[in-house]
Amino acid sequence: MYLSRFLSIHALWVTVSSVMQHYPSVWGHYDVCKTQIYTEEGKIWDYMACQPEATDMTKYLKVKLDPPDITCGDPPETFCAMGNPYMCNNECDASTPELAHPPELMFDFEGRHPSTFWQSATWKEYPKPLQVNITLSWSKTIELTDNIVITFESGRPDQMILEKSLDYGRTWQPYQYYATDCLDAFHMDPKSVKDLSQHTILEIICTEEYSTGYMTNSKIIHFEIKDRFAFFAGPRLRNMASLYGQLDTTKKLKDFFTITDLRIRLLRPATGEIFVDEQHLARYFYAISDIKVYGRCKCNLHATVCVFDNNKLSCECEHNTTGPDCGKCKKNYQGRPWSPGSYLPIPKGTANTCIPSISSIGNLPKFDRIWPNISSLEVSNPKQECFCNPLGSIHDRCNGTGFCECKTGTTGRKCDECLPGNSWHYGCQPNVCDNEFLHCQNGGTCHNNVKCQCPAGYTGILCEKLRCEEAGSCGSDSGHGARAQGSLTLLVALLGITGPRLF
Ligand SMILES: [Ca+2]
Repeated sequence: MYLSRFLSIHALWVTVSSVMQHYPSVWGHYDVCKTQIYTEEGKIWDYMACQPEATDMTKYLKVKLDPPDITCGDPPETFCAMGNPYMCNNECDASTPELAHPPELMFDFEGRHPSTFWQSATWKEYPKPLQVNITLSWSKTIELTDNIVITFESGRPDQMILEKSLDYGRTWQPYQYYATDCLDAFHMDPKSVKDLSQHTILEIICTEEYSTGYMTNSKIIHFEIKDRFAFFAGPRLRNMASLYGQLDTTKKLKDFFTITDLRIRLLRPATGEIFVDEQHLARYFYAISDIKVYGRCKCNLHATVCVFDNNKLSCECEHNTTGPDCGKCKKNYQGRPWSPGSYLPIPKGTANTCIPSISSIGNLPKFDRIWPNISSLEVSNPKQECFCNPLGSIHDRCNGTGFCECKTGTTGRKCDECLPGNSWHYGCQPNVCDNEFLHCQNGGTCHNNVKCQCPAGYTGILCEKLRCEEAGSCGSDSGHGARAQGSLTLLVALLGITGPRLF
């Protein structure tokens, strides 16, 4: 009864919106989104689920470097041409515009010659590792729609990790490892995206495809979004309906392509050979000419417009939703729990519009006109027993709108299911490890999402630490010191501790 009433109301919405389709200036507030497209048959309306257009997201990011003073040129220094240690007459000088290489040159218009690029200081403190973190922040959840492409001006790094955050930089997960030797650098077997399948698409891999041969002309590193899409949409992404269907029903898959921040961790510059030439350390540095990130604001299929105002992206929410990602129902529109829109059925999708709260219907006479039968809706009694799961819900009774209120990390009508990244152990607890985002490192294996079983010699929450580091018996090899610093950073990130950054 309850459900069928909603269905009939929804049907009414569709009727209203089909009338409104003749008035494009107001259609956005109804639950069908469309744009005019040109085809062989002329100008036609193209219907789709409501989402902003994909665009070049590098226009909206903030970039941060760690260490902050790692950019070359202050003080001015000379560096060598990558392939030729005897050509060391290149100069970087931060105070001379033609010789400066600031971070913004990674995001300027590319296509001119010579290219413009950011460059780090040289590896003059060898053997202390030359490590740089480049953090790109959007302060907004975005969904990637195309490959992330990083173009290096000099050689591609010997070791690099691309990381992502879904919580504005509080915690980080690896997206992909890059190395000339994956086994040596990260204790991972080298893999290519092409080795993955629909079932292993969320696996985090280490690839050697983009690191070897710094003498070659190729300067580009990809994070392959499109190859991953192709596992569902087929070659050339012809069957996007299949992909959208999967994204709709598999939250983990959708989350995989969702980010708030990216972090490029440059761990070891290109050396081109096994040994570092200590006589010519000005040969070794990082230089990036371009970074491409294409995506769209995540608006949960409740907005077609995302605005950049006051240096901030935000969705212009429709369907009576609100919040930066249209992630909740507006006040007085909590007549049923918020739900994201759906891509299904293809192509129009389903809006899942928030409907007026039962208590506010009397205050909204205009809805009487649109929904003449609303007053006869069956009202659920907020005091009624909802059988909310006592471990997963905040109260054992329904809230004012007749639904269970779930604890963090918990979802479901009765708060008895876990959101991705959480597992049920007397309620939903955040995963310590899993096989998607929180990978045990150095060959460790994840047990029940609560513990990494580390191989001998390794310790730490994700087996990220050498056991000898804890005992302080690693010797004087500075590489280990750096690794310890790296793992401390990871630990800090995992625990969500804010404070001075380590590097
Ligand atoms: Ca550039």
